[in-house]
Amino acid sequence: MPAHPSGSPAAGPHLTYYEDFSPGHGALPPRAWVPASDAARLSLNGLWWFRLSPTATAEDTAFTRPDFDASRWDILAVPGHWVLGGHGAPAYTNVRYPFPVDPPRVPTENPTGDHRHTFALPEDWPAGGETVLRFDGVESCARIWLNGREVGVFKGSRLPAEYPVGHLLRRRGNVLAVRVHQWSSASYLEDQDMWWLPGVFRDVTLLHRPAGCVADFFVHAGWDHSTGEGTLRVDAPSGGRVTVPELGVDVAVGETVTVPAEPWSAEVPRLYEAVLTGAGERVPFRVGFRTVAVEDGVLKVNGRRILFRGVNRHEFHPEHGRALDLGTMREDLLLMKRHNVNAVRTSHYPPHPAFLDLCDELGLWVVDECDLETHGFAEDGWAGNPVDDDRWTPALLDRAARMVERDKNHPSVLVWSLGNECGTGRALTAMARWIRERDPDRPLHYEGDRTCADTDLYSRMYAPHAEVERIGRREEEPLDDPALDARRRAMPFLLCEYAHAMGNGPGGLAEYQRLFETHERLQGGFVWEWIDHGIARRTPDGRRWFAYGGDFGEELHDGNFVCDGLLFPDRTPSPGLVEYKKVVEPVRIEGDPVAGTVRVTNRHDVADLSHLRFTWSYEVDGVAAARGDLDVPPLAAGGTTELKLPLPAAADGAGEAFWQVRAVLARDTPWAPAGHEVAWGQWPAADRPGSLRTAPDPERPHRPRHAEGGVVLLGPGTFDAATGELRLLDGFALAGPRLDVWRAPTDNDLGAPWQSDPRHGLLWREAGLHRMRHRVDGVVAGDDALTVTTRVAPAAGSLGLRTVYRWTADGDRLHLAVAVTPEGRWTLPLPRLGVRLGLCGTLTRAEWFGGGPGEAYPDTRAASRVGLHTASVDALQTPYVRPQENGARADVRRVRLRREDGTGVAIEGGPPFWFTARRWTSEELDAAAHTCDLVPGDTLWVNLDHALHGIGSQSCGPGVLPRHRLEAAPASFGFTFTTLGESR
Ligand code: IPT
Repeated sequence: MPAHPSGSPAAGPHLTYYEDFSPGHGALPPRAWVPASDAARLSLNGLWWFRLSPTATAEDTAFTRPDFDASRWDILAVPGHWVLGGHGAPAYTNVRYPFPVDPPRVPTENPTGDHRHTFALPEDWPAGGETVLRFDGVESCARIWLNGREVGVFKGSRLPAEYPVGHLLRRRGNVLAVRVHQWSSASYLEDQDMWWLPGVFRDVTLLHRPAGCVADFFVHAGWDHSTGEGTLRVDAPSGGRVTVPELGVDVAVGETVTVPAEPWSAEVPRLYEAVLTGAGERVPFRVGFRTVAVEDGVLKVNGRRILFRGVNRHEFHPEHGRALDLGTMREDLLLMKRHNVNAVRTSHYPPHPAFLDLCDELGLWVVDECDLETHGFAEDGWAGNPVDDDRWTPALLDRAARMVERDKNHPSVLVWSLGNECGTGRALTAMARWIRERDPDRPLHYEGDRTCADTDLYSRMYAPHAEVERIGRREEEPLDDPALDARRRAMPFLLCEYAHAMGNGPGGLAEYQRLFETHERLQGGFVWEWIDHGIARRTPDGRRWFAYGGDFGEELHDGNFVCDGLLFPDRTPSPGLVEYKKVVEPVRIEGDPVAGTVRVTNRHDVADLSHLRFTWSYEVDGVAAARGDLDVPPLAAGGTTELKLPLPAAADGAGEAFWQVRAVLARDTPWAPAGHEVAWGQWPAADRPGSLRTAPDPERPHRPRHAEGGVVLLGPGTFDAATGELRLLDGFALAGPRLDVWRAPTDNDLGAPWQSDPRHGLLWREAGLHRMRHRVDGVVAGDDALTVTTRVAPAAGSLGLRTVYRWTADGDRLHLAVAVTPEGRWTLPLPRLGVRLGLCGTLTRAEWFGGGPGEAYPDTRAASRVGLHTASVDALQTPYVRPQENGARADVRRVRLRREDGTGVAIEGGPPFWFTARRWTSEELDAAAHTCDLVPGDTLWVNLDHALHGIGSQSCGPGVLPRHRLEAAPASFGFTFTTLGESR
């Protein structure tokens, strides 16, 4: 085994311990994480005494003395971040360091938290042996004293450190003192895109190490797919025996044994209970047999190609920052499993060690990433990058070793990642070399070096679809060096980040997935990112909202770029996660309406279909008219079958009909109960098509007539004779409907500053689409219609939309046909094309037949199912942390908006339309910075859109694909309005 590389580099004479290049001193060599053994342990988590100083008062260490009186200090929960515990404030920057770049020096203004904790040993704490004090994570530099004696210093915030303290301990009255500096030389290595959150944010534990304890151990458990056998060898310097009772294994440490065994995979996470018995300690552990290898240019586990349906996960909790409890970690994994996510990249640092135990248990492929990012050096062309400066190399090697040693025994950890966004340099090569020697059995990942010189996988972030497709064909742009090029071209490819989930979106997921499923080399990717890092706050009147960069008065910040996850900060799934679940579903269900068949394809990497139960239903106007079970054979992974569907009795009635086939869990699993839906397919019945028509002219048209008060009456409608606007619908006051093309720009509309493609959210505003004026050119009450001719255009330009509204009526029904003709040179797509109307705010309930239940846009609509849906108007809103366009429902045939008493307005589309309703205007939505800024008014604003522009992911990735652009082009569409009397 290679020696632990950290050593103790000499600190420069003028550098203090928190500014020197070293990773610290005094710590024991890193070792494997052990969740539990029969050795005693004592958690020191709890309420500690705390004092915050504005500077690193390095000389004043009186507080470390046992007799120091800290009773006037504050109290702080450990684990925790003091900035979330009432002391100072969090700060968010993406790339830029929030202090002058002058490595390894840090500012004099260096918030420093002194912590004190007094504890007694339990009565039964064993005598003899050693006792170790363990910290699982402290940001960013900790200096530690026990009973007045200094035990050491460490950096490496998301990595453990252990100190031998047996000689300092007493039975009771032990005083642990920890000084934590927010800024240290290590801050230069920890420039991840996240909040700066200092503190003792992971567990602090005292561990008894009996004589003859298991100092460290390394489980090597491979699986041979040609024989079905597992091979196990456990290395441990302290010796001992290894037993796996279920497999009848009982071997010495260091001995290799091969036995028939079931493999471990993310889909079938088969673990075997094992015990390592040393002379003085029994360590239970779990074995998952699996072999990961790059073969023939493909990443394989147990001989099979796998496809990452992944997410990038930062540790985040809206109240506790990166101090996550076990329940939250488990919740993250349950949510992932329930949404068909099968992989996690631990961006951009090793997670709490217990998280990986849960990944082993529940089944996730893990890319474990080192706590390393020096992105801020990119601002100056990477000048001075620590990664390419030998003085920092020991600290970087120390980080690699602490990750690998801690996490090496997890079957879930498939890949080591050297870090994120830290340029290139010799230290990366040194880290790679050290890791390969220590653990040759896992491939290496690092995205930041295009040559892939130190890695085994070709990885990119945010590459557009077209480029990914070229890579899929192994036809990417060559590297200058032919040898490196050949090497890289033979590598598997993954998108370590893609589909930037900031605000509304990401769009374009389905198109990526199609590429992954077409080209063997493309092994999927990891959506950026799992959760919005919004910090929970309350308005004075108690309403909760989530803060982002700038909300704490930071002089430098990156706004809401920190809120770019598939979960809202409170872990409610956003529409993006629902979409991802559908797009990556491991079973593809496609119908052939003409043949009356369904094709089922098993897209699992490993599992057959025996864990699923299939059902079919035949739905007429959104109601299941017939349903039953579907007998799907337990297809092996990769298999396809075509099955005949029954002929339902209801097939020859009236109404629009759809087939739906669903795959649900047949039995309870550790992550979801039986009946949980995994995949589905829906398609229109061949003989029962929908009404894809434009609103017809009525058969017996009413004639519009002028009446007193400057109005025109037509059927149930009362119009303003001057403007032609509908004012009343059978007693319901209305504003509009008028043409509307504006939407409150989404984060993806606005794009990122570094994007070279047009950023439509900005261009729309420049063109004035948010301040369109409506000129009325004519209001003509003809024989059978009221025709209103207008031109809709912004000031200062020649662009316009000639818009003709043609109103007709029969009986209780009022029809509107809209014809739009663009005028001028439109080079911009339109945000939306439809009408907006204002209705009475007492209409609070929506029922619609169309796509749902959730939000959908042209390139985020895979999860939208046609059915009968209901929701309150409030529930139609998607609470993006920074308010923006949201809440559209796709393919809506008809919608009813009702008051509490059941009265209301019904709108039918010809053809189906996009429906949006909110209690504020798009302009108010646009102006709001936080959800609490949105205050409902008296009007219900309804958008009925013929078309919408796609979403894309330009907030950090490619924009809207051409096929989802809404070009300005002639269009016609229509709606029918009626009123609803009291129901029931
Ligand atoms: C990329 C980072 O790796 C990630 O940490 C995060 O910042 C993400 O972008 C955007 O949210 S780097 C980006 C400049 C491509």
